[in-house]
Amino acid sequence: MRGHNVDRRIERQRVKPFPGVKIALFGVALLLLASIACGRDPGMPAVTQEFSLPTALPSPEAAPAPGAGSEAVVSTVPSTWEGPRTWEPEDVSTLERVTQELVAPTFFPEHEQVYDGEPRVVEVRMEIEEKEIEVAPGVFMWAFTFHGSVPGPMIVVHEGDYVELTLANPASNVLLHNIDFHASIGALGGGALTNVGPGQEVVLRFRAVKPGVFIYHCAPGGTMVPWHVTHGMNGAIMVLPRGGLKDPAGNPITYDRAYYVGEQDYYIPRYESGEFKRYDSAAASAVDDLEAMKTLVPTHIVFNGVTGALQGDGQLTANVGDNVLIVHSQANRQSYPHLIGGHGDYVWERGSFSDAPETGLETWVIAAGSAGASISTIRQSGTYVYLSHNLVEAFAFDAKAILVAEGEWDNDLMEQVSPPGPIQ
Ligand SMILES: [Cu+2]
Repeated sequence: MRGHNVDRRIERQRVKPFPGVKIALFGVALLLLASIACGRDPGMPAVTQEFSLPTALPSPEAAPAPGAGSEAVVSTVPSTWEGPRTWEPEDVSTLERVTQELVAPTFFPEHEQVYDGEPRVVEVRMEIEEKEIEVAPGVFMWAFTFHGSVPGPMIVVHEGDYVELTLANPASNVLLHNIDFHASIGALGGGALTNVGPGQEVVLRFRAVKPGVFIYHCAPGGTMVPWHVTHGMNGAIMVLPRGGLKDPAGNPITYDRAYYVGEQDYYIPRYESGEFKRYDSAAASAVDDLEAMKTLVPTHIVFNGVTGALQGDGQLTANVGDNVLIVHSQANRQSYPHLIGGHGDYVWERGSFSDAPETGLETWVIAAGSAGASISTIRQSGTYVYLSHNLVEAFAFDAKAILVAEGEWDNDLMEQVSPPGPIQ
């Protein structure tokens, strides 16, 4: 374990070791009990995800007596901000290397929710692909994609790890691209070191020193920046804190499923008739696009690349009792995530895991050029809508996803006392 802040935190725990241990066990035991109560095996991975839940859970007997937890909670909350964590430079050549296989959103790559070992070098290979997509029925656009998807794939590392990205721009593309990681420090987020023309690849290594969720995007300079971003060239990275996510009292929080929702605004040129234009190549729309972008009025606002991507076959699923993590990014505009029929039980609105999450939110805000994270505990079965609560953008455009939860209906939470009928 490195870093002055953490050392001080450890020092404090040494002075009063027992409450810290107790509360950690208490929190984990609560999660375990909640899982058992919902009939779910807490050791089982999520159905649609490859990541693993922590397996070394303590027995329920490890939980302290009722009432003991609240005292322990108070004692573990840091009373003062100690500044951002710093890291000693590592000899990267000696560190463990792991390869992360990227998967298309809404899914996350395989990862550990809790990791507190030595920093690792996480190798990621990303291929840029310029390809025509059908944004909405009959509406086509040349998307500039990281690894073939809009948004680009989610990357997951742990605080203090090194991300070693190979960014390849195959000769089949026609444009120059790069990548700016908001999670990184220096060289325009890496943008200045990653310019690759068709037929080139580059390797960038940066250290993920800020825990949180962050966007990455292409940024080749001038108006090329919004042009590439509004053609889909953005994605997100999650930098998990050492030891995993924590609630405001410092208790561990784990998730059963994780989804990545990337919201995208498009500005597709039209003919005077109103019909959308279609182009022969990735570069051909540039002049018209600039005019369309400068209106600041999107023609399309969608989740995960195209209209309806997270509905029907692409809808999100969960079971009653699940903790569902949703990372929501918007590289160019604001957004207002809301789960119709539920809440953001824990919300890192601004995306920083250095901050305690807000709790029990109805709606939160994703600033332009950022990502945020929420965990919703699914307490009721049925259909939810996860959307941007600018309702025009959600329904007149398509900034929405469907989440379907399987399980028992809870009449205590809600019941239709009498069905619709004639007024008595
Ligand atoms: Cu680009």
